[in-house]
Amino acid sequence: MSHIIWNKRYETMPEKRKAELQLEKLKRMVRRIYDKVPFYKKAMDEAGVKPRDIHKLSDISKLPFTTKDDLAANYPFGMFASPMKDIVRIHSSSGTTGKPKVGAYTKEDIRLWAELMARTFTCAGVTRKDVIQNAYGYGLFTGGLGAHYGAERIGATVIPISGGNTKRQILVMQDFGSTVLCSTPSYALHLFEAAEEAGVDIRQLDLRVGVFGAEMWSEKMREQIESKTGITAIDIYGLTELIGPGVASECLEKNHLHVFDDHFIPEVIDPETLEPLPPGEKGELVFTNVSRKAFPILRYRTRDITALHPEPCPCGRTHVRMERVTGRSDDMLIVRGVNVYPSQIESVIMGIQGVEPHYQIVVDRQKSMDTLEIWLEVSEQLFSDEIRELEKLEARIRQELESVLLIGTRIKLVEPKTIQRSEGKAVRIVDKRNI
Ligand code: DLL
Repeated sequence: MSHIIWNKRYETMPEKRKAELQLEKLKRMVRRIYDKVPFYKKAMDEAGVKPRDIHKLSDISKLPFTTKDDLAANYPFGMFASPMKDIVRIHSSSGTTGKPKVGAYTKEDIRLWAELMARTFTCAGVTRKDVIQNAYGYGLFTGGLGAHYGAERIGATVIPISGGNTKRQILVMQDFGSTVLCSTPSYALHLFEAAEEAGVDIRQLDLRVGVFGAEMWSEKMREQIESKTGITAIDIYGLTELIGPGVASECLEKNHLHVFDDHFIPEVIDPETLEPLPPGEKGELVFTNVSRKAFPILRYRTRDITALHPEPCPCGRTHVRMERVTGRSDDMLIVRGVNVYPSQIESVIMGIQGVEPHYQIVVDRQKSMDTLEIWLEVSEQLFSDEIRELEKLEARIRQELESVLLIGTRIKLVEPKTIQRSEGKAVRIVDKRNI
């Protein structure tokens, strides 16, 4: 497989040289935020650490964490490290709970972001010859404009269609000959399904790559998308608090995501003890952004669960790789005292034939007893089969889920299109317990 690399100098940097660069940038960043952001000065003083205490990369563990609560307490502009006159853009993400997260960019930050998204597209095998249909939402969400600037940076043709209006998406895909689709994986599924219904065969179109991210999806879901459409589906990762998309991306090897670690230093910690975990072990992902001027962030606890792999990738990039995010530590449901990750549920149900990739997990409490119900769409054909067949399928899913989750579930098989589709991030969990 041939791999094109956008920025060979930084993406294939030998380990030792990269560590030197990271240390140099970390020292500079810590000094700067200590001087410029009162929150960090206070947090570092309380932790008894000064900028001059950072001598080696592992000294990062002396520095305090930044949490989502810290961002909320300093909402909206309290953590900015540049004056407003130098800030040219603000984005924000609604999140599922609490205050929105706000991120600021200087001109230099916007240039950096475009570079990172250029790396991302190149990782996915996208070049200037491509026509990119950008169905990430434009607006405060970072997906739309982040992908837009990256697409322009590599010189591709970008169609800034934004999310939604599925009929028009299909029309544009046909008429403009889009070769790349950028969207959440759940919206891509919805779009492909709508195309099928309209009698449009994606395989007959020019579409060849999907650059999908912004929400959790599974390997099984990738297989479904790829086998249905014949495209290559690539996982990309990022968050507003760091820059937006452009933090990490799979390459065509599709074997974990390259973290652009010359800008974002990753760590994985045990979310209980807060101790760093060795490579390969799963825990909470923590990032230090050593490059962004307007909104640098120190040891940010993302809540995303993953593991890091430092071994080199056959593509030639030397970035450390992270496993696809399999859940969030705050997404974890505790049902009757048992920890349940939505990703476990997704892996089981996506492996069952006839089950469509649309589902919702409903948790409720009846007579002080937690209930876990999984709504699943099944194919039209299955749904019109005999009740007995459906019951058999239900029982099989229940058994398979129980063997993985170790608790019982209720399965509700529903007709195609019963579960509401989203144009951005899918709503997979409905927790009605009010606790
Ligand atoms: O979702 C940025 C983005 C836009 C990434 C477009 C990729 C593509 P936020 O809205 O701030 O930013 O949400 C960030 O989304 O902490 C993860 O929990 C989740 N997330 C993002 N990418 C992935 C992914 C954008 N590939 C939060 N897999 C993050 C799983 C993801 N979760």
